[in-house]
Amino acid sequence: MMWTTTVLLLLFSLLVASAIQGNGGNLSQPETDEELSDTPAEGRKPFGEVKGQDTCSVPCDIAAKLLREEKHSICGQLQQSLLAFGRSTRKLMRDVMEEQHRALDVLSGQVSELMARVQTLSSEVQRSNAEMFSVEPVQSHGRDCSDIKNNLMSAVPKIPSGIYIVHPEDTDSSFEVFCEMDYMEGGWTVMQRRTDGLSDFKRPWADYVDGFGHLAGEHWLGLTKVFHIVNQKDTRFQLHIALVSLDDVASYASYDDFRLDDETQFFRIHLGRYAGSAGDAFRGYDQEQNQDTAPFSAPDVDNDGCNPSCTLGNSTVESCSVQHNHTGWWFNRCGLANLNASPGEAEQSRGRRTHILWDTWRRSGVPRTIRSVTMKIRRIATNS
Ligand SMILES: *[C@@H]1O[C@H](CO)[C@@H](O)[C@H](O)[C@H]1NC(C)=O
Ligand SMILES: *[C@@H]1O[C@H](CO)[C@@H](O)[C@H](O)[C@H]1NC(C)=O
Ligand SMILES: *[C@@H]1O[C@H](CO)[C@@H](O)[C@H](O)[C@H]1NC(C)=O
Ligand SMILES: [Ca+2]
Repeated sequence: MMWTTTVLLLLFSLLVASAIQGNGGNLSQPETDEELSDTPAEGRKPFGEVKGQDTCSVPCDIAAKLLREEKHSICGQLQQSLLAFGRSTRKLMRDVMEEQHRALDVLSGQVSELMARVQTLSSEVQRSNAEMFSVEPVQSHGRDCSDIKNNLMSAVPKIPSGIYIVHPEDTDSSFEVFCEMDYMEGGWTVMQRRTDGLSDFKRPWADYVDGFGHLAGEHWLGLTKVFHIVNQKDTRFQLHIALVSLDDVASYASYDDFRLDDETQFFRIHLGRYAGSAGDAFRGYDQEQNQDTAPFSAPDVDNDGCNPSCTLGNSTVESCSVQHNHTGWWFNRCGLANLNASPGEAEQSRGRRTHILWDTWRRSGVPRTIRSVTMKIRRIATNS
């Protein structure tokens, strides 16, 4: 591009120079007629001698007139060349702009192509994450993951974690669950996992009852399924909540007895003795915040104890579920625990509770930001 400009400039100066030489003119020459006689230029010699002499072959006013016309024609030529130069410069600019636009178009096309590829890649990564565990459910049945572990223990040296089919006792239903067979001696049925925020937990009551998400990734097993598992005859279940903070600290809360009432009781939660390092956020600091024995609430089913409303900090809350980004939980005047909210970044305002909440797990008096959580249940060895 630069050389085109240079060539044009060169052409232009040549043009100007030839115009000057061809007409014997001088650019810096003033235009006033009076001083014309001083010009030593060859073409003007005859007129140069006019001044002070009477031997003028042509009358002086005619000579001056001719000279003026000559000047005008030079000026006209110069103007023409300037105009031409201006035109070609404008054309050059247009060409440059067009070329830049084309280049930008190509670039933005490449950027969108890259973006599309990144999206494909990240969805592939998600899928392969899900496929990392045996996605094909293992066809060996059991009543729950503890039962499967007990059945396989003698036959298989190392039972893999993954998706298994369970058929709880005294029910017609069998369904898939994710079994953690490595964590703390294994036998855990995962009832909830929140890790990357990729699954939508903003769900109505019916979804919380039936379950949703991907068993190998984020999911909520479903209140009915959990009810079937923990209400089997002659069993008791332990609930274990494993938490990881944004700064990679792990902690847990465990309840030595866990069961749910049935749907007519809105799956009221019952918790036994607490043990752990994260604090008993389910019960909170005082009876007002106690979620033990609270019924389940969802955005469209309100059992949260705020009737018609609660005061939380400075805000008035009618629905804890709505306050907690439309997630379902065993809210009681909201309370200090909600593991179904979004993982990650700490919330900006304390008023809205949109992130995973386990308020009793603190650092320097401030609740930790929780990156991931898993809720799992396991049989407690009974004497029978
Ligand atoms: C133009 O004329 C002036 C005055 O006569 C002179 O000094 C100058 O060198 C001339 N320039 C050219 C390019 O001829
Ligand atoms: C609320 O939930 C939606 C859907 O899961 C999510 O996209 C959004 O980020 C959540 N809002 C906040 C503030 O966490
Ligand atoms: C809430 O009220 C407290 C005083 O009770 C005040 O310090 C705080 O700034 C208020 N917060 C908001 C968000 O209005
Ligand atoms: Ca309410």
